[in-house]
Amino acid sequence: MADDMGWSDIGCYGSEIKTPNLDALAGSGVRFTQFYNTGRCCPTRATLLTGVYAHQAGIGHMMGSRNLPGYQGDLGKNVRTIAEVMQSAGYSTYMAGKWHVTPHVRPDGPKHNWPRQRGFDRFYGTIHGAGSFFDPNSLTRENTQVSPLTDKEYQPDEYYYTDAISDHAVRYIKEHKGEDPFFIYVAYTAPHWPMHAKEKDIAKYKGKYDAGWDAMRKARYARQQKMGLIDPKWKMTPRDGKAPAWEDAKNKEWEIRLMETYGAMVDSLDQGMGRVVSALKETGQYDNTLVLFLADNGGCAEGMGRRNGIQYRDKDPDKLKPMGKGDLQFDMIPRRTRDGRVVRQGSEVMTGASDTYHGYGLSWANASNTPFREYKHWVHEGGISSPLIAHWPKGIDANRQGKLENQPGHLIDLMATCVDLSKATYPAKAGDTPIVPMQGTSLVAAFNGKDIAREEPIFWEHEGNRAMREGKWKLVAKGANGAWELYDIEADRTELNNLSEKESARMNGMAAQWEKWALKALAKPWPWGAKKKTKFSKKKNFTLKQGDQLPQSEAPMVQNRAFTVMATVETKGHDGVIIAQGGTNHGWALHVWEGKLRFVTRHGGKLTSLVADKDFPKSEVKVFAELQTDGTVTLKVGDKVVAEGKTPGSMQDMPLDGLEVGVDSNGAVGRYPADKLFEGTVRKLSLKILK
Ligand SMILES: [Ca+2]
Repeated sequence: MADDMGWSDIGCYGSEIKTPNLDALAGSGVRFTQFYNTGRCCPTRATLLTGVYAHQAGIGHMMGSRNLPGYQGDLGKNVRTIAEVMQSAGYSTYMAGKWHVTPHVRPDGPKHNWPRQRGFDRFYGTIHGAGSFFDPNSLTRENTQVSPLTDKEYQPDEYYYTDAISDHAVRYIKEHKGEDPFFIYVAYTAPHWPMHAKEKDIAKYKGKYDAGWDAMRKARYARQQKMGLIDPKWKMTPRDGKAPAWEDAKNKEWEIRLMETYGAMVDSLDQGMGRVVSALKETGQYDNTLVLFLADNGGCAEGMGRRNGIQYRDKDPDKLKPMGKGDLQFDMIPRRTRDGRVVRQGSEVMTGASDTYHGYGLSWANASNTPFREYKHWVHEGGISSPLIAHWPKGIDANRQGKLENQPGHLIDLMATCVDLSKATYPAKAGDTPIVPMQGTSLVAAFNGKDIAREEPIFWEHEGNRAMREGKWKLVAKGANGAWELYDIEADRTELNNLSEKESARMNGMAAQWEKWALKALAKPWPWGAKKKTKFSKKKNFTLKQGDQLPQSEAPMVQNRAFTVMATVETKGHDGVIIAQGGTNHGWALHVWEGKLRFVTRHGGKLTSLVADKDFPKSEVKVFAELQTDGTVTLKVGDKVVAEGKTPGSMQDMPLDGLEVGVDSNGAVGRYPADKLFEGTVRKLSLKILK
């Protein structure tokens, strides 16, 4: 699986990017022309892994918990992964690459939803969703997090994550012993941002994009028609209104370099697939292995690192200490490279190397998704259409090889396909917990051109974007409040002729079906649209006194921020809360308990507490607390550090509960009684947001 790759980005789907290995698989396999993902990373991975809609697996959105059944942000106990199911049928199970179905990415956190605990015999990859290709975030071997510089099991000449994933896939295939069959999940992070590639791969694309995105769209559209991938009567969507015509584009050289790097990233992925296929050939398993290739969502229009000028993550980058060789990387955007160069973003930084961090932007993404409209996040065809190459010499008839298959398919079908082929039993229960039934249909019949037995429409929901596909009809809407649109996909796959008025009865019927599904599949109740978007305070400095209460909208915006608290406190021998923000899910509190100063945090419900090593003085003293973005907490009484330690990080979400001084009345962050007023005094409390 590729990450954030548009429908037209590989050769056999119309690209100019060189993908000879994928094209060869397509040439002796079958290409699905209407295969769909969910439109976004986490839900796609949750669906692929479990065979149920992402909401049913608890991952309707990303990794934050929204306190709603379909939006837990962590893989549920009531679903089984494809690896767990394949294991039960005697398969060895391996995984290389990106996981991204649990918020717990750190070595000291819970690991029950890491690959090794969810059915994989071997794992090398990243738990988190994105990071540098030269120094990946949350890099993990089996259950242990590693630094690419000191990982004894893997020391290539030049570390590059795409290669590392390919190398481990090859290693697992070659080291697989015995007669048992195996299942391997290879989840590349290419070509997701940042645009990071090896210079020798970028060089292959030098000059290839000088004509710009309009020419690229036109050429891809022509190739797609020629290869029969699209019906010539489907009109090309107009260029996205947010993308300038290429002739009006600013900073052309910079834009070209972004796309050259993107091309190199896909190229490198293809080279890796070539090595994986060679490993299958070398071990005599090529003919009887089903290989599936797909993408997790459409091309990505996010503007990562694209602001004007040069940006650093720190105001004073020269003072940053370089990371140690063995230190674990948890920054999605590293501050420095391992050899000490400061990482830079912005429109004045040419992309590609490890000290840069950019997305390729909306205009190129528009071309990646040729001929469709919209992007990753949306459920119009540009967001959810994926290549699907199915290659299996022994299982796909010779006369089908190189052919196109037009029946729609969806990620939910991959579990059903694997269960069909492996003869595994999909479990009804795990212990006493009922397991959500598979939602998909085996695609095996479609490999040989026969009808698959789909009984239900296919549904989508992501961030309030909604869709449903039944036969040739597609119902689709943008956002929780967007109006339904209706398209005849047979006549108009590019969604240009909205039939919602002409076919209003059909539209209403489908919309009612979608609502029913949304409730059944836990897409609803949803966190979108109902509430107005809360605006948070932009204030950086707060001067507060005992008894102050700030609602969430006026409280310090602590999400992803470092901050300090300074206060003059006299306990008069009493325990109590000095200051608290948040509750049992997200929050932090500075308090005195059992006579000791403490700092506690909640990260998605996980409680971390830091306790002073000395009793709190009886007399009036100054206290100081600091939470840094990497989770380091420092507590001082007077001038003395009384505690220093780690929490999982800065606040992942803005705490729902507001801020209070001298009490924590609404859902306590720590294990102290809520609503107990502090009987000591808190004077002169100041809170500063640092960065
Ligand atoms: Ca993605």
